[in-house]
This record gives sequence, C-alpha cells and structure tokens, in this order.
Amino acid sequence: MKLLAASLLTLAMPMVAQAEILVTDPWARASILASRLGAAYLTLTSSEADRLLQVTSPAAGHVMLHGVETNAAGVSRMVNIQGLDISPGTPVTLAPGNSHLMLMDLSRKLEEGETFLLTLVFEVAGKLTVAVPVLGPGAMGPTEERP
Ligand SMILES: [Cu+2]
Repeated sequence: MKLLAASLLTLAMPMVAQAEILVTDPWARASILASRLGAAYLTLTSSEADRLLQVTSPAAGHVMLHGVETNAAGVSRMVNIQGLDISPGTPVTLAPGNSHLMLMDLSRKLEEGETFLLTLVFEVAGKLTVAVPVLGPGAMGPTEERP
C-alpha cells in the first residue's frame, strides 16, 4: 500500500506545478468503523480571484462542499455550498468545525498512512489534482501530527 501511495503522489506532482492555485496541507481523517462518510481539509491560495466549483475523488462516489452554520441556540449543522470564492492572496482554509470537503459513499475505509487523490475544479485555474494523506481518526491537522 505504501508503494502505491508513493507512485500516486509522483503522478499528481506535475499537475500541481502548472496550476496557479497553491494547495497546501491537504489531509483527511481515517474512517471510523464502517462509516462510508469522510471529510478532507486543505488550504487554497490563489494569485487571482477564483472559485472552487467542484471536487471529485476516485476514493468517493461523490464529494460535496460543506460549510458549517450555527443557529441562535448554538446548534451547528452542515450546509451545502455551491462554490467557494477565493480572494487573491488570501488563503482559504478548510478545517474541522469549519468548511470541509465531504466525501460521500467512500469506496472503502480511509486507513491512516494512506494517500488518495482529490481533483479540484476551479473557474479560472481549471483542474488540479492533489494527493491527500490520511491522518489518524482524532487528528486536527497535518502540523499537529508531527510535533
Ligand atoms: Cu459535511
């Protein structure tokens, strides 16, 4: 499995280099039990105004853009977002408790240490494919993982 992850990463590299959008710190949480839902997070930085329109992954049947809304009673719920605007030079961070990429109908469990591909479609920059490492089930981000 490690070998496969490494070759996928190499494949994804040239596409990353050509894009005008910088994707940093992509990561996902390992699946809990048999859940077929997952979430992926990353930071997007663009030199131009752009908009994330769509996300796909071979690991998931469907990827949705989700935001989090908190009502007057303090109860949070996830809401669908039709697109994610990116202002020039301002990083947009998707993180737990905030906006995220919801992975629906996972083809199989996301195991810690694995990597899967995510293709992001932007209005201006076009398609961009990144390799997403799977961290532990309780991880809060890639920097916390390695002290
Ligand atoms: Cu969600």
